[in-house]
Amino acid sequence: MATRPVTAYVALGANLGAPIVTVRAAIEALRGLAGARLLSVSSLYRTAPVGLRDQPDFINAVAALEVTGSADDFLATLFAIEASFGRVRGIKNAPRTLDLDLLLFGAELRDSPGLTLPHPRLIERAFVLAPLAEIAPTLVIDGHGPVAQLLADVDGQRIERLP
Ligand code: PH2
Ligand code: MG
Ligand code: MG
Repeated sequence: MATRPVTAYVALGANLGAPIVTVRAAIEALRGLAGARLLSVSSLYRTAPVGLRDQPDFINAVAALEVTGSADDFLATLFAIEASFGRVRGIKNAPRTLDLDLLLFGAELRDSPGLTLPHPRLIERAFVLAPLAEIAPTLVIDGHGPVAQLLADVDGQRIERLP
């Protein structure tokens, strides 16, 4: 059965190897996906690590895609891209060659073991909110409000937009 396309938002993050090159290449991988159409991409940001602090700065960005199919299938596609960039899953919040997090999948709300939508930590992370606000400032996060407002409410996280 054909499903209606939805807009999905994906957070990209990398802090091992050559993270700027990796994030740019990952954006191209998203652009090349069958069954999805890349709608917009934020600038790249250099960001201080959140959580485990003693690791290199991250490069972060956010992309919006029009996706046909299920959130689970799209998540599996994102995991396959991570793996193709040499991602090895270690401890939580450890340094990574490439992290692709599904932030939102249309208006879908869910809390299942492998996937929570909207992404549960999105509202507290400047490294997600700043790039997201660049491409979708008026987007409302269910129960929390518009992205630009949420960004204004977080502070104390070092982030720098790259030229
Ligand atoms: N990702 C994490 C944990 N901490 N910090 C920054 N600045 N950027 C990230 O992408 C990031 C993080 C877990 O995925
Ligand atoms: Mg992550
Ligand atoms: Mg992840």
